[in-house]
Amino acid sequence: MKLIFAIVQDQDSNRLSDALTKDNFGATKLATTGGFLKAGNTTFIIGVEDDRVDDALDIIRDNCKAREQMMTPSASLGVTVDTYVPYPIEVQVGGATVFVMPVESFHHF
Ligand code: 2BA
Repeated sequence: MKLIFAIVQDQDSNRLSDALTKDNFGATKLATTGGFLKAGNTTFIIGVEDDRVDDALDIIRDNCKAREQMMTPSASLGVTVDTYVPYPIEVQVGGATVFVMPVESFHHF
């Protein structure tokens, strides 16, 4: 068994949730915050049998898309306050950041 952690954009989370449920994947959604943009995103925890991992990854890939997002770098990102001019920059976010981890044991009481 594997545990998939998938960090996705909030805009994709309902569609992904529906698609996972439709294909009988159990999933839990957590409201999370990206460390760089400090904006909300959604983390899915999905427990899957080994032979269904690729199916789950396909569903994540098909339902999450990359988007450009504007952010204004803060003075803490390597510039001094004296020279700091807050020009917005464009950052590409997602589709999805996915970790697949082995599960030692699984209990469902
Ligand atoms: P954030 O940390 O808010 O990052 C949003 C996007 O900003 C990233 O998109 C990336 O394109 C950019 N970015 C992140 N750190 C950067 C840096 N130091 N310099 C320049 N640009 C940077 P994604 O790579 O698609 O990541 C989307 C979200 O996935 C991240 O939101 C974070 O919540 C999560 N994530 C990404 N890599 C991770 C990792 N190695 N471990 C845990 N979570 C991760």
